[in-house]
Amino acid sequence: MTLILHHAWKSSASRRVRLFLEEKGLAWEGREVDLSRQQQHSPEYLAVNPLGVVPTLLHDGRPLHESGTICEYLDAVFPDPPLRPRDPYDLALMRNWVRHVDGQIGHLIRFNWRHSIQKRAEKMTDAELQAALERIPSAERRDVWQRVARRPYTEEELAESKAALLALLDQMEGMMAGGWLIGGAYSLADIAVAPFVKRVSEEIAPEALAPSARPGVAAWWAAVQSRPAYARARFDPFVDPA
Ligand SMILES: N[C@@H](CCC(=O)N[C@@H](CS)C(=O)NCC(=O)O)C(=O)O
Repeated sequence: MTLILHHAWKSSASRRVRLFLEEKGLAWEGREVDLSRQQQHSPEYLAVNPLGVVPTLLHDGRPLHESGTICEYLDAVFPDPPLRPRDPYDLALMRNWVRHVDGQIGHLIRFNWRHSIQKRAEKMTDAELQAALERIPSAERRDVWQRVARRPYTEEELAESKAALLALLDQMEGMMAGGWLIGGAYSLADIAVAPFVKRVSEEIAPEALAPSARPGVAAWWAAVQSRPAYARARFDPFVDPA
């Protein structure tokens, strides 16, 4: 049995799958994809992931994309320890939560790409940029590449994204009755949002994670970080020290 993960160390969707794999105690091989060099848009990579994004899991050679789907698949194939609620209602809530978190990725991208893809994209000539855009399968990501290359996100747009991410934390605060987000047990619901919280905690709004600001989320975040799998999943600092 082989599990190969095409991923990027700083990608939130990749971090989600790494954390899930480590919680499961599964052995996996990594294949790093350099996003700023557009390796995710190479013909070889598009053959395993038509969306041209990371991560992609290959289980015994069979490719699967979408981090939430990958995690659910892994939980079905490797059920121990279970990382999805057994109760059908809680399972449905978990799926809606993961979908909701996925919908916030654009807000994270506005902060994240400034440190990575933007640095390379803004140096491209118009012809190079045009060629880069032609390789991107999704219209939405073409727009983002175009934006960071030529018209970086404004302070107003960053403030809007920060507000959306803080609203996510507020929602989490309201879900913390059982210590974890859904059904009183650690699950994909917690794992799915952990990479987002990591970015908020280190750059976007560290004060938002203070116990005085959101006691439930602060305790949750400490509990997530203290799990041995968290260190193994390597959520290293996003921004390299100057
Ligand atoms: N919904 C997808 C999102 C994947 C995604 O957006 N990946 C980002 C990194 S977190 C990526 O590959 N960005 C590079 C690009 O769009 O060019 C998932 O959860 O797998």
